[in-house]
Amino acid sequence: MKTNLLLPSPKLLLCRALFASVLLLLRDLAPGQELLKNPDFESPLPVSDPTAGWALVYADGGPGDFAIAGQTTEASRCCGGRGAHLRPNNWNFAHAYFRQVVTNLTAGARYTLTIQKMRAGFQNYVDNDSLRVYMAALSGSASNVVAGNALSNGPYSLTITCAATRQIEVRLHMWKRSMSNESSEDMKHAKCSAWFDDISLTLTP
Ligand SMILES: [Ca+2]
Repeated sequence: MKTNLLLPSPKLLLCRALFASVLLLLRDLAPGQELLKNPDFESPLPVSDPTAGWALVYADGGPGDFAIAGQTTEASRCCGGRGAHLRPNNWNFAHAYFRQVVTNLTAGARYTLTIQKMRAGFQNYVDNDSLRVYMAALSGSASNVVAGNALSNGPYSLTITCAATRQIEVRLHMWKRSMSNESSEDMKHAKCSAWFDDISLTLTP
């Protein structure tokens, strides 16, 4: 029987295709794979589509109530670069957050969210609850939250189980609450920054 040794058989081609598919599947399920877009905040933000990067939501107040709502060098964790930064421009209530929605996850699987820098501007306001800086993960009806302070960058972590929606939403909040006795010499609101940098969402090993 004559055999052409130079051409792979259809069976061999099928095996190769299957092997490549398995490799791709393993890559998608790999515990270490980063699932967030722009996790180091070095690409421009905010963006309009929360599945494409970090979008911005004003929960209390609007653009006119914020001196900073975007990317700054001040928010960077270290060594140059950028981070995400929220800071109000007045003494009144102000609440905004960055959000990103990660899709096509595995329902029922557990995911770990870790941020290397989540820092508030002034510890006294964290202590008296005038300033809340926190990170949340939401999936279906489940949520988990961890709060930061002005004493340490972190890191901070939380875990969440992915719902049947196969989506996890990540939110990074600055919520300035009641504040009194401000003066031009002591603009308390200016100390109410929230800084975020180097975040990661991965499948929990
Ligand atoms: Ca950065």
